[in-house]
Parts: sequence; C-alpha cells; structure tokens
Amino acid sequence: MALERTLILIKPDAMQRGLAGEILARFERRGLRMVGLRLLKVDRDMARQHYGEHEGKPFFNGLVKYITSSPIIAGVLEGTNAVAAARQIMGATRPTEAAPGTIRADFGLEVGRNLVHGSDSTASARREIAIFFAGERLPTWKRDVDPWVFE
Ligand code: D4T
Repeated sequence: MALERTLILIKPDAMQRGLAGEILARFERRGLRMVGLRLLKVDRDMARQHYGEHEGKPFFNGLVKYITSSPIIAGVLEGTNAVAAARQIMGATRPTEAAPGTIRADFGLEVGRNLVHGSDSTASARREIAIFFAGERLPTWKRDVDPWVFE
C-alpha cells in the first residue's frame, strides 16, 4: 500500500455545468485527502505543457481550446494508491466506455467533454503537480486533533 499524490483537474465543461462540488465530493468521500486546490484559468502555454504528449494529434487544437475556455479547478489528492483510485472514480477516457457509477459515465457522453483529468502514473503526477502548483508548498495533514471533540 503506497501513499501517493495525484493531480486532478475539474475541466471547463464540469465547471460550467456546476458539477465541481459533486465531483470533489466523490473523491473526498472515497477517502482521498485534498492537499492542494486552486481555481485558475489555463493559458495556452500551460495547456501545451500539460498536454504536450498529444501535440500533433488531430484532437490537439480542440483540446487546447477546450481546456483554456473557462476557469478550472486543479487539485492534488493524497491517499493509498491515489493515482489508481482517482482514475477508478473518474472512469475510462471515453464516457461511453466508462463503468456506471464513475464520474465520466454518470455525467458525460463525449471524449472531448469528459469532465475530469487524473494523472496516469506517479511520474505524471509529479510532472503535473509541478505545472499546476509551481513554487507552492503543499500542506501535510496531521491526525493528532480529534475532529469531533473539543478538549
Ligand atoms: P485526461 O488526460 O484528460 O485525464 O484524459 P486521459 O488521461 O483519460 O486520456 P488521454 O490522455 O488519452 O487524453 C487526453 C485528453 O484528450 C481528449 N481526447 C482524447 C480527445 O478529445 N479525443 C480523443 O480521441 C482522445 C483519445 C480527452 C482527454
């Protein structure tokens, strides 16, 4: 059991449809802890950095136009096997191939409007966290305070 961090994005379609809270709640209630959270507008440079591996593919220009089209939420989630857990909660890239109960199956139809992003490996997570949280010190969680009882 490895404690990992992963980067998630709540993409423009989810933001515009008012689904940010619902999506965050799904990660949160699974047990993934938020260690970073930002609302930001992605510019073309940032989009190129993030989606560099897709440059030259037929859907690349549409992808950049889409991800830069409205504010998004970027988050860093921490937990046991966080990379795989987040991707399981999101479902397959193509919403019509995603398992029922996943975010993409429950809210999406189009691969180009698939609501969320999640890092696909711990190496990608490190690279992507450096893009979206450059220079930020992410907090650590302590569990020595009882959340229910004031002493
Ligand atoms: P992201 O990176 O957004 O979490 O998606 P995935 O990790 O699940 O999938 P990906 O890297 O293969 O695709 C990145 C991004 O491109 C869009 N896309 C993808 C598209 O518009 N048309 C396509 O044919 C593919 C394969 C959707 C996600």
